Amino acid sequence: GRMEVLQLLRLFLTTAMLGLSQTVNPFVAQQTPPDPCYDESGAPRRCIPEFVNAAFGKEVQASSTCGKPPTRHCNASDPRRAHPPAYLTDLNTASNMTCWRSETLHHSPQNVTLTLSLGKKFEVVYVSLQFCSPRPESTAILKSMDYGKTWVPYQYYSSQCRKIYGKPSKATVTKQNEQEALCTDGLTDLYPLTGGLIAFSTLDGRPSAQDFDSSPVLQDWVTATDIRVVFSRPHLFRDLGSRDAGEEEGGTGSTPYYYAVGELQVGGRCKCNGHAARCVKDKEQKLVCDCKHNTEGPECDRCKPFHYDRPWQRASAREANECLACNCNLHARRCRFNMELFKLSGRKSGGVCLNCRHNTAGRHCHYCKEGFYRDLSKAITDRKACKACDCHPVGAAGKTCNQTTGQCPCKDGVTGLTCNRCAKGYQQSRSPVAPCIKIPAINPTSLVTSTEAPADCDSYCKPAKGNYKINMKKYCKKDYVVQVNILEMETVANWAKFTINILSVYKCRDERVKRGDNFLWIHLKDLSCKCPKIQISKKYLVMGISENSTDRPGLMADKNSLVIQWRDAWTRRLRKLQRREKKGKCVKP
Ligand SMILES: [Ca+2]
Repeated sequence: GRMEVLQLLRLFLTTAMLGLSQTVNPFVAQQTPPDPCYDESGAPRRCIPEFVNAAFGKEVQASSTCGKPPTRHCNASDPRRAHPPAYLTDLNTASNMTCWRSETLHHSPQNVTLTLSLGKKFEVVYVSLQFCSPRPESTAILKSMDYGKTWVPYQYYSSQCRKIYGKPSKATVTKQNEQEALCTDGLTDLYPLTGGLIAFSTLDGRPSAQDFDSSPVLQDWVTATDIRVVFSRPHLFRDLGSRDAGEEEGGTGSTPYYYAVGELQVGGRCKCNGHAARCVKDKEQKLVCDCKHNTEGPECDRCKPFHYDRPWQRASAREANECLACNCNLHARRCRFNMELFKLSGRKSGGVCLNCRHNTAGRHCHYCKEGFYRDLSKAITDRKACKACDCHPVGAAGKTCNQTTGQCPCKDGVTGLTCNRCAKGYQQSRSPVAPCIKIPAINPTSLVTSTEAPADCDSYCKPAKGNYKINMKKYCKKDYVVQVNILEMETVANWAKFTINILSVYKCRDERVKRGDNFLWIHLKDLSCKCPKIQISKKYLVMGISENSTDRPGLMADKNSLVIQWRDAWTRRLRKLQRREKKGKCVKP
């Protein structure tokens, strides 16, 4: 019966090892060129390092090892009789079973601890021990996730769970306590006396194991940087039928005993969160993931710089969750992640470019910064996509031009893309506040004066200064009396030709004179002497003589005409004169 059990366990152990035998050395260079982290089309997909015995070849710290000083069965300085901790993780063969062995323990406590550092985070599937001695009566397996700073229990084995570890021996794991270590009274039997096995499967019996991808709790549970095994109590030799042990269980046993283990295995995968297909040694001989999908870190646990467009995520079977580069249109080298923007975008993009160069600005360096405008002949990714506004320091009202047209904001009377010249009808001044002022073309007198400069005006005519009296005599003398609005002026030969609008007709002996647009001709000589004086955009009362000229259609005024700025008070008076004229008052001498 005992032999059957032993053989069954051996078979189990062999089977468990078979899976590892081919991958015993996890760091054999892979010759297969296709990258498992990308599919045939180059799209990223989840990739995981191969399943290995992470303990293989690694150093184990044992709190007790026999042979120092040498005993009959163990001598640390004699290779043939030494049982160093290195034998826990060496290449195990059926023909050459090398065993680590503790010192012979005579007194309680009989705790012996084995500590294995994996050098980085692994996702542990199982921890197994194959004994060369009888299995301990009580054993604890612990793990650390922080390189040995803190430890959490993984599993207890004891025939007295409650007494030794304060745990029930029959317990089940629910979704609520998936990170709880259980205690079992299995695998604690004294037999087999040698070759006995303890094998702890991290996910066995844990409900979320079915959906490991979406269980951060279990992903955390299987993660370990270090594994510790504590042998707490041996089986007393009394149990073997030995008569020389009379101690009570748990007493200060004086029965000599030792623990011996042939192999410690930690089956699992280098933890890379689905972003690496293998782990490699870095320059300092530290084991690290060979990260893909724009990730970095010992476990590919963060996004590479400039790949912060969405939060880092572990890859799943369905989604590679690769880190995405920020979109900065080739104008920035750095970016940061903004959760608010990410949410606003419907969880698509949260990257914000930092230090946009080439005179660009914006979250994606997608527009031109102040003082620059978009050169639409170039792509936004072009280094010269943004051109300087170059707004004229005097002509422009600011330094910021229109982002698309490049038009600078010009001061009154200034024109041009950069506001570098005066608009039509304006001329340059010396004032930086108003660099372009209206050309006083409105004052034709000065215009004419500058060309003719008459000096004899005083003898030539008397300007109608203050002569605003309108009486019947004056009214009767004239051929027409109209109210006009002066619109614009041009010169034709020696004549000023005003475009006018006749607003009201108070007298006319000429059918050409009626309301509407018309012309008013004044000889430049008269005009330059301000007889009459006329300004554009003003209303005048014009009383003049008709003169038939085919060259100059319209009205005519000269130094003898009455051209005076309009006053509303005149309307009544003129209507009165008009009525009297119709009654024939003008005909009388
Ligand atoms: Ca061995």
